[in-house]
Amino acid sequence: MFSERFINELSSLLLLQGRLIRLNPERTTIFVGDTHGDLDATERVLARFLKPNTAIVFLGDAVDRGPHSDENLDLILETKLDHPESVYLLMGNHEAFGALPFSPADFWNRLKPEEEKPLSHLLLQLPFAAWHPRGLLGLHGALPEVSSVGEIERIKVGSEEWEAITWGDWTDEEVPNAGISFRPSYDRSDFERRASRLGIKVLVRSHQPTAPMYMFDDHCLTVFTSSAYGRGDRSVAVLRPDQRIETARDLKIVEI
Ligand SMILES: [Mn+2]
Repeated sequence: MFSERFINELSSLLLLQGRLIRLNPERTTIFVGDTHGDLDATERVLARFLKPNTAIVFLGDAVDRGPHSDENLDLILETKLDHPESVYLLMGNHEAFGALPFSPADFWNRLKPEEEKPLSHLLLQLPFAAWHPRGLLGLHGALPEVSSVGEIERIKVGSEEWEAITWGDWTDEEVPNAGISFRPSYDRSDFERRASRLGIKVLVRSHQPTAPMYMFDDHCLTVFTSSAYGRGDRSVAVLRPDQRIETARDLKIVEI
């Protein structure tokens, strides 16, 4: 898939940028949900939003499920290397197969061991979250129990807080069985306590196809950008530089 040189270059960039991406509020930010091998979705997003004044945050789960995982991951990572400040891929549970294997994992299961090892090592260096100074955090699953946004930098792969970020579901009394039984799940009081500690008004995430788009009085937004779940909608969330943020309703949902 990737040359050794490509992996080394991207690895250095990821190390430099760290586990917590601090987004530039002067740019328009686009949050892209799970793409899961939906190459067409990624191509549409890049064709429409890859511009010097825009940052595109892929919320993880680029591989598995859909038919074009290899090409989809290639495209995202190559574009990342060419445009380091315009494209970010956060870690989803499907990028973290090397730390916590699961099944089915069609993309990972197809790889030869000599391909899997360097790729898995690379993807375990992906950032966990993207923070926007207007009070918004983007990550794959659920909020970690930490006392500040900066603490996300120091979360270790494999820890409980890492598992919340990459695997966590949200449940709510209005949405019974919103989570999937074997995955860690957190409720409204967890959300409110964690969001308040982090000082954020809005969480933008993906990961949980059974979750309603808006939860917790519109402070939690779940977006999906893949046709792999059999949902007709593929959308992204757009935050413009001049937009005031109180709830997730202040982000614009755009179908791609
Ligand atoms: Mn996921």
